[in-house]
Amino acid sequence: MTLPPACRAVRRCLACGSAALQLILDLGWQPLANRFVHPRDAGQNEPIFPLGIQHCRDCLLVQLTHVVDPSLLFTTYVYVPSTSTTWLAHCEELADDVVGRARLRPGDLVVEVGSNDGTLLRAFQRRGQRVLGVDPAANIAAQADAAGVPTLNRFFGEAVAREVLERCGPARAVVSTNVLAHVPDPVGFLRGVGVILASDGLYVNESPSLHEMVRHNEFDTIYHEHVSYFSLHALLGLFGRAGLHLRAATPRPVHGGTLRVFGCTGKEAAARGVRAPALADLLAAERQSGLADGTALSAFSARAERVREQLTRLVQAVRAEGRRVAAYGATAKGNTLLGYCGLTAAQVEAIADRNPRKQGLLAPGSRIPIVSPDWLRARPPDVLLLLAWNLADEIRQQLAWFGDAGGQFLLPVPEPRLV
Ligand code: DWN
Repeated sequence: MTLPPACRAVRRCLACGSAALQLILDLGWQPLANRFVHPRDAGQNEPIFPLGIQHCRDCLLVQLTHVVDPSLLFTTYVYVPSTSTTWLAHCEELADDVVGRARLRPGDLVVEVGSNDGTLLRAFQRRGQRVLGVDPAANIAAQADAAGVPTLNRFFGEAVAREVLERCGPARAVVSTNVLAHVPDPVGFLRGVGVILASDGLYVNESPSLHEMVRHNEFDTIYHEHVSYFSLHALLGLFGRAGLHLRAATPRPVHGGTLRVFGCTGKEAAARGVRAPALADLLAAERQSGLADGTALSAFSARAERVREQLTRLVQAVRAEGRRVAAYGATAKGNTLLGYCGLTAAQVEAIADRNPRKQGLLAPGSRIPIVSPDWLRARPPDVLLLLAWNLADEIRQQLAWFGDAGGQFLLPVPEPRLV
């Protein structure tokens, strides 16, 4: 198949430029995970792109084998984090952590890159800080702006960073959650952070943790939006290349395992608020698990195939008994899972999701209809595949009635199981 024009093969490491790239996992050609299909376009083929990850043997960055033009992925967006109370609580904790470590005072500027609907910045506003968001999605940025979170609708990079500096002055804190992993030029992104960060400022970044992804078989978190999969080893090198010092790191439980790291420019003794936990412990854990020498990655690939076999077998068995299957959470990762396992509307009747932007559309690839959670009450299935397994506690609590009525939840990872 020929590559679509908006896609390019990654032949040199996106962080260090090395050509020593080794394939880890090939998930085939897949549509874009957040490109939900309008029913009026159901008869048309959607664009598909190669999806796989590879490992740089020099700087250890795990990255996609092919990257898609970000303007295709992010200029209009359907995902908002504010549907989840788990995420709202996480934002409060994150804001407290940043205010404490950076010793933020009322009126200090906090810039968030990839600010989506402004959920996190509102937590800083409640603590008295001035805020500015930067986000490429025109629809979501306009919504945040209208709701009182000033938002610059741009892709972030060094040039935009200079614009921000001119407009607002240096930031005492720059925050990015689930964004650095999304950019094809992570060094340029981090250099931009360095441009706007005050000399005593703190940079806080959260990205999905490669360590946890590998430990828990979370291969479904691989999709075209996620360009990089970070270990602490790779992040240390990346920060250094961009002139930032990575001073501390702490694992957080959200999104199936997140790594929060703290950096500064070193223009002053900016590490003031950046103390332990020690990086050494996390680095040792990565080495021990085989991430640094790459051995953990080949085992990961074999386990992804096993999950595929087990899940498809389980769904087939449930259907063969005449029982009905639906899913919950029209997640981006869910679309990788469905695509890789070849599950379609023939096995999974519908996907329930709270986000009204997704309801009424069809999931990319599988073309399973997205419905409101009310659908579940009206037509309760026997088995509910949890595509938002990262929010399982919150969702199972909300859907206690479903379990009480004899319904079973199907968790796909780390190993498919009915609960
Ligand atoms: O990096 C990314 C992460 C952070 O978020 C993005 N590239 C895209 C997105 O990935 P995802 O779609 O896999 O994220 P979530 O947070 O697992 O999505 C949860 C989905 O479940 C949302 O569509 C909302 C929905 N939901 C629901 O319908 N009822 C969530 C909750 C908590 C609920 O009660």
